[in-house]
Amino acid sequence: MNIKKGEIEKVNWKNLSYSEFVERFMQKNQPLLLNGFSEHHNWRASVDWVTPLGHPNFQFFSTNFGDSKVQVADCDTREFTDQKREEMLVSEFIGRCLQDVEGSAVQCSNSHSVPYLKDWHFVKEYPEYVAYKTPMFFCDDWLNLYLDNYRMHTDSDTYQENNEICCSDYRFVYMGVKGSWTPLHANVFRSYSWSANVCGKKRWLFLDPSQHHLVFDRNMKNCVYNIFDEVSDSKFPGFKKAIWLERMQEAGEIIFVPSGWYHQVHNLEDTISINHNWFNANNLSWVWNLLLRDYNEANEYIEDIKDVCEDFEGLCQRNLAANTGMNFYDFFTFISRFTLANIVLLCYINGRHGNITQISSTIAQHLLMNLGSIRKVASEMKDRHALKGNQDRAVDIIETLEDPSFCKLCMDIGRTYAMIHEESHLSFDFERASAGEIVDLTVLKAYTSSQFYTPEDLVEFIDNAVAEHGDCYINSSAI
Ligand SMILES: O=C(O)CCC(=O)C(=O)O
Repeated sequence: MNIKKGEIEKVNWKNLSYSEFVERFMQKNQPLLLNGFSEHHNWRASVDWVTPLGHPNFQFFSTNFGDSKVQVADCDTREFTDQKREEMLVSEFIGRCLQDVEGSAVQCSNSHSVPYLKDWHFVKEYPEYVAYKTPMFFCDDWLNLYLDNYRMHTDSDTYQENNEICCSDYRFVYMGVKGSWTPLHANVFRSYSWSANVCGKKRWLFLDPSQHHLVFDRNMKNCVYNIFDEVSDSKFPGFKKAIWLERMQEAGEIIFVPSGWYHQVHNLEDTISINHNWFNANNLSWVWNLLLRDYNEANEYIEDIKDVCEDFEGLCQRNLAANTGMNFYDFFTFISRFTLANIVLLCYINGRHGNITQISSTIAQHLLMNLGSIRKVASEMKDRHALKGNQDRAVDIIETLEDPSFCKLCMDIGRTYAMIHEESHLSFDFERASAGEIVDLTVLKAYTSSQFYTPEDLVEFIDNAVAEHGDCYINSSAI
């Protein structure tokens, strides 16, 4: 196997500005290891969750969060493309990790499986217990900002009870004993992810997206599961040519995983990590491209029932939502609400500053960049005739603007951008302003059509709104 060490950049967070992170890593889609972080950020997790010797404080979890239901992977058992998972209480999981109930942190030597607690929605479950603060580099997170205020699925059929927690956000805690691991995969929605080691040590192996075909079979259907297995040459003819980039991650260090990079991860010690998935203007097109690819596959898979199926398109979209996590309608609703939120904030900033042509607000530039990215994706959707004939699930503009969830989304985005761009006077506004002050319906109603039915409507709306509210920034903006 061809493994290259040290090619993933390692940067001390103090030597990296937000705009450098955007340019060098998010926009160029390059992985990164950030270090020096933990010494300056006093996370409660780094204190409560770790013993003085730097091991996971299993006893603390048992005592304080023992009744939580979590997903535990058995790292020795494969189930389709992932490990077999079982739902259990945190206390049961801890019991499997420890030899004695006294919590002496001695690992179970006669255990037959290697348990790995994954995808624990810790923040959602314990909002009052502020375990950590998302580092500023990773705060432009449309996915979690959205899910804090809305559900992902527009179709109530897709929205089942047991989806309640699992689709509620993409902020996770992982806890695994030495030897636990995660098979080769690319991130959900082709999102970015960041992963901070609270304690322990991980070994990461990355594959550049330009090489991803090398880990698939001839039909590009099945992916290698474990890169350290004996991989069949005849099944995966390109595998031996793959070049793996390796990075070790110590406690207190953070890994940034870009979109579409396949990666496999091994816990070299008992490890606790915090992992978020997210996307924004810089990788939105990755999300759309994945949806389109998965839609085409779903379509092909059931093609033979097309003539006998009353609502073939509906069935494809339901399959897409179930398998990929969102469908075209969910995505369209998502980008429509984000479009409106960006325009609302642009209007607010313009109104607040009076003479807008005098100001080159970095936040306004950021909002325009977002709108540019959404416009690009909506144009691609339009070219693909996505949502053709959509009459039932239009996004009603006025209804959206009047919805308290929407107002909260605007405030959350506004506060986030004020923090990222260090515009503290605006942070203050977004803490205190009333809904009516932020979502100025009189400005917005003046030129709104009533509904977005298709991506074409969205493109037209963005063009009009930018001409009206963003023109003064255009020359220096990225739109
Ligand atoms: O830490 C792990 O086991 C997997 C994490 C991962 O795949 C990610 O954060 O993208």
